[in-house]
Amino acid sequence: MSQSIDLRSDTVTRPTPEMRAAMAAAEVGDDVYGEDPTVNRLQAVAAELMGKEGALFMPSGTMANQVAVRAWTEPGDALMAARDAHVYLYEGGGAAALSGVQAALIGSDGLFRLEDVQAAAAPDDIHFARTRLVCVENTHNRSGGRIFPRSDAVAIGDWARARGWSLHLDGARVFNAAVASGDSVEEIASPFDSVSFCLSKGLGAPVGSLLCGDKAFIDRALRIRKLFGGGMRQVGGLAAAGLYALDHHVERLAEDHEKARFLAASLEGVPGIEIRGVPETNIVVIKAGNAPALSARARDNGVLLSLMDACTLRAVTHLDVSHEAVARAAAVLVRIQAEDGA
Ligand code: TLP
Repeated sequence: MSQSIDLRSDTVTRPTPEMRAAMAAAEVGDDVYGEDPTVNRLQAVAAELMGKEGALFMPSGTMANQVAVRAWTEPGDALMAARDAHVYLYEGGGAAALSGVQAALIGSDGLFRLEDVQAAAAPDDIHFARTRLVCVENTHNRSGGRIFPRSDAVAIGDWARARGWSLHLDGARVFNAAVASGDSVEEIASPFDSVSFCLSKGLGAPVGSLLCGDKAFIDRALRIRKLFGGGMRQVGGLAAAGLYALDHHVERLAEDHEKARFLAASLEGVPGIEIRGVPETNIVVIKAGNAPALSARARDNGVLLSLMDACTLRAVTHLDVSHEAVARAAAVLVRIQAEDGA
């Protein structure tokens, strides 16, 4: 397994020696008392980067999203999200289980526009769940790391807030969106009332996400994080990994995007495989009628992919796969597809 080229996710990276050194050197304290200086520094840096009043360190992106859902809603409310948004599809039914919230699913390929939100908005009538929250995912995982257009986020935010709804950004990969689009993360985050982002994906930290928003939101989120079991103690070592990642691993995301484009181009035109467009960031979605068999054969040949469904595979580029490794993975996929697939 250790020799495999692991393209299942950008979550699989291991901390670099320099990141480990930063972790080992971190000053720590009990963060439930608010006394971990490194966590406090990371939270201040995150808030500043996102242009929000505050930020909270979270064990995972899932918890960050679910704390946001709970903070913005009451049981019986509805949220709106893309049909295959992580917050709805990949979080264990958390919005229903933890917040008593149902979802109205809109758009396609992770994208939606103001018209989609307006069309799905329920009338103000006691029969309907009250919509309280719109969740946007940028970049969008399931569609192959697509960037959500900022102009759409601004239009949706203005319309939603005028109705008293809130707008949450699942920015697990918001730094990928920033590097690829040239917009700053602050610009991307500005239409949103709350933003979550992950240190443990393309940024290469072993764990951790931040949830950012205004002071009143962060005060509510702190109580909910405790309720959900996310109060951590001497966690400065992990925060130090995050600070290191923010200092050293942002600009290099462009290399991951380049590797994803290379992989997609190498697979383009291979019989039995379809690549949906040029990857905008670091995720390649591969459509193949024989996806389960192709994924098993790839694994046996030292290439690990995610099987998303019976006809969809995902390859994600990251810090721990070199350009050369991606080229080898592409050659393996082309060869086994020629042998088995077409
Ligand atoms: N995504 C993981 C899996 O859960 C699918 C992956 O390998 O891509 N938002 C988005 C957009 C995500 O892609 C993920 C993780 C999360 C939230 C949740 O983050 P974690 O895994 O830290 O809970």
